[in-house]
Amino acid sequence: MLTVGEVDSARNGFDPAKMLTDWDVGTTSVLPDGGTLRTFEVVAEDKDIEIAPGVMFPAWTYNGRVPGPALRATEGERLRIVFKNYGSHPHSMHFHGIHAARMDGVPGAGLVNPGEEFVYEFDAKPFGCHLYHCHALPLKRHIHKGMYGAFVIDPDPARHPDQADVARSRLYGTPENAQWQEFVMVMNAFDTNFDGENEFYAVNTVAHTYMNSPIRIAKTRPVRIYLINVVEFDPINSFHLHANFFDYFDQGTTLTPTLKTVDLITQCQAQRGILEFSFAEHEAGLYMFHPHQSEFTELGWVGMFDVVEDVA
Ligand SMILES: [Cu+2]
Repeated sequence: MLTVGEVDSARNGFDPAKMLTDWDVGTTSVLPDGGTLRTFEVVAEDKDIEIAPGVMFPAWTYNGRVPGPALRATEGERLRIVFKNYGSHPHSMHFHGIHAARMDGVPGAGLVNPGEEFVYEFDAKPFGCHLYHCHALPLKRHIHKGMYGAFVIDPDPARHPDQADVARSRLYGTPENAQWQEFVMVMNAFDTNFDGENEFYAVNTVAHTYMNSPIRIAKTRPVRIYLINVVEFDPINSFHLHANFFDYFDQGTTLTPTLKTVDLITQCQAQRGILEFSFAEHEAGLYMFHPHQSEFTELGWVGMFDVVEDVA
């Protein structure tokens, strides 16, 4: 049922096990008005990546990885994204967020030719679990080549006095946030023979990676997943958790769940959301997660949580 062998993460330059938690928070400085300016640097480059043992894919990447860096900021900050295109085609960064038309990353507004650069600038809003992707044409091709990534805006507790505790638990770097085991999962797929259908499916690019290396979680601490679907060619993807139920925050833009106590959610392309669950009442063991499109599961998109009594 599984791929045999191992993908060379060192050659790829990215490791799905580490991608679950390696947020890119950029660098910060103080603006004249006292606000925070958060700056990210992103480059586009062509790169052959290994998506399953021995299977190479000629990707177009952000910062040499697929998915691109998981950008994370706080509501209300000024964001500046310095984007340089070292690739062979025109590319852009189109952010799902609120911004001016000239910052939209579509042709005529931040589309960058090879060898050139553009600086996107806008305020971080609304808080939630979002994404960015290339918006060059043909769009389907640019996205499925690997040009997408997570874009998470944490709520500012001061702006949500009625739910400040919940907001603080979402705010990266706080002690309340550190109680959670947070993972970013980008559901993606690859059309390796360019026939308009996918041959491999995954979370974070490498087929079966979290079956071969289950995600260890401590049963005593809650789990929060930032889940994003960027699969091309198939209209619907899903996430099903075995032996447990979760709360779901569609697009992450609310502090109360939009779905309570479900064990499956569906996402069309670019849909995303936050899952929260706990294994505190469970036995330790291996708990599976996968989409309920069986074909996707068999072609690589399935993983395991290794629930343990405690994580050293
Ligand atoms: Cu592109």
